[in-house]
Amino acid sequence: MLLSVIIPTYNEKHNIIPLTQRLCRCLEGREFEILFVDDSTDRTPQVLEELSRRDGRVRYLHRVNQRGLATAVVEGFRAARGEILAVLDADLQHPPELLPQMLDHILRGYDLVIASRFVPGASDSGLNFQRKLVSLAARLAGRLLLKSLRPVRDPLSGYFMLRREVIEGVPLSPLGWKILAEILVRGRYSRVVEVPFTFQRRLNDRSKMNITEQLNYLRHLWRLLRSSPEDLRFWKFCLVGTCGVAVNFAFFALFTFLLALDVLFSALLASSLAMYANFLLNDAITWNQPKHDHVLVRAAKFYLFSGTGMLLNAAVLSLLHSYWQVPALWANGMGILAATAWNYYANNRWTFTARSFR
Ligand SMILES: Nc1nc2c(ncn2[C@@H]2O[C@H](COP(=O)(O)OP(=O)(O)OP(=O)(O)O)[C@@H](O)[C@H]2O)c(=O)[nH]1
Ligand SMILES: [Mg+2]
Repeated sequence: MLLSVIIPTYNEKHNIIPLTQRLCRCLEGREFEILFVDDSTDRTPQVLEELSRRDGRVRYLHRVNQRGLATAVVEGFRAARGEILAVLDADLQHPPELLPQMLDHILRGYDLVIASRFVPGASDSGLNFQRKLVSLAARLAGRLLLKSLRPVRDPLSGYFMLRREVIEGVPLSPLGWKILAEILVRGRYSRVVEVPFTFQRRLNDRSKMNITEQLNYLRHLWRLLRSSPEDLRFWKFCLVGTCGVAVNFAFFALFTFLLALDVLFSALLASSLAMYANFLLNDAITWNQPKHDHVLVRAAKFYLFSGTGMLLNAAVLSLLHSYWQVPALWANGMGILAATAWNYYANNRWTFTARSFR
């Protein structure tokens, strides 16, 4: 099976020759092509032209007045001839010597193989402290927002290999750099494996990572979130929950300060009203679909699950606080997390179930 190695390049004239030499050496005896997708404004295209003339396994596309690492990779996917596709950076931070091992994983049946900086045996020592911090924040944000990124330790790696079927016919519209995140959310795959590697220091030419790309990543996450109904639903649920807290406070203030009602009674009444507001909002916005149950049944189930959620919150809080001496605020935070997870799971599964049409 032909392997296409796709390499996005932007002003990497000093890296292309050493990279190609290392690639050819380590892929000796395998069927492969190397495809550079280049947006350079320096002499890189001339280097690529000469190289591709000398070696028939090397091809390149040069895009004029275009930028974007991820879109370059997508063009590479389109132009590649192989059934197996690999992507890596040009600057030798991704050691090409890992490719044969990745290829073996694909041949053994994996759909997607990720060269990972964060599995045992790996390291990201080629990044300085500030870049490590930015990378950590980016990874956390991605994994928090998007379910598909969670099972993977390095969902933002720029070094990976896949079978063509994973992206064949899938509309990819990445923004910025993180093409792997796009594939993890939209691609068709079932078996994924991460292999460890040491992210090397950049040797030649200058880094192209900058604040614009970091902001593009946030825009990309937002785009992925919008196109991922399941993730979006969970975050709408959290937003509605936060509004519920505000509604609760407002009613509590009204009952205690203006109407001078008993504090406990006010709290119970405010909670019930906030729960009702949450029910209406979730029913109309979060699960905006024809439902299986009658509205009264849905409301009853919602109250039941929210009530058990409150008990769960209290149980987690007291367990953590009394038995493990976790400070009360932290323990309460964890209780809230547990209750939110339960409420979402239970209501998603049993309260707002979609009507099935026969
Ligand atoms: N085609 C194309 N390639 C790009 C573009 N921006 C960056 N690249 C390439 O994408 C790869 C990653 O870019 P780097 O500058 O190495 O980014 P980085 O590895 O996160 O940053 P450093 O650790 O500082 O190297 C390199 O091969 C770049 O040449 C672009 O706009 N178009
Ligand atoms: Mg780099």
